[in-house]
Amino acid sequence: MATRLLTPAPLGWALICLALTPLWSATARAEQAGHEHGPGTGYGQPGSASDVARTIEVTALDSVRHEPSNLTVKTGETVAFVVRNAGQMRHEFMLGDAKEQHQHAQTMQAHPDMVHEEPNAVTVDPGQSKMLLWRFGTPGLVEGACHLPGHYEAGMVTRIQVTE
Ligand SMILES: [Cu+2]
Repeated sequence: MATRLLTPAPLGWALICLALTPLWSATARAEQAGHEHGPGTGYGQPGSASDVARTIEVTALDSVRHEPSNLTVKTGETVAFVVRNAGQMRHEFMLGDAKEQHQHAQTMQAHPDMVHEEPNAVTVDPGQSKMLLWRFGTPGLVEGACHLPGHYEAGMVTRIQVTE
């Protein structure tokens, strides 16, 4: 019985492998392309304290707003963001382009209690202040967003225009 089941397997696996090879390559290429836009490229990379050109205070409010709501920075500029939570509930400030925000929104939907302490994201409890150093990359729109349930959708985002 076992022998009968196993006999056709090598041919079967060979066919499956042949069929899957192009699919696998496409997936690998897509993942590589994705990494080019992850933290560290594209919209910027973690900054160093010695390069800080400007310190910007961002205030997180329970009215689900980040203040200021709009900023302009230059390509290559390193900014120190001091994110202060002036509210009574937890907020976060996560820097990313549209694609990164979308991915993070999905992660937070699955794990709403997730706490971040990453080069591009901080979770800030009420009364706390946290700093992020970021060196902005290519021109375009970067968002500093809070993805606690419903906050980003309600407009809790600082829109950061990166100019040449
Ligand atoms: Cu929030």
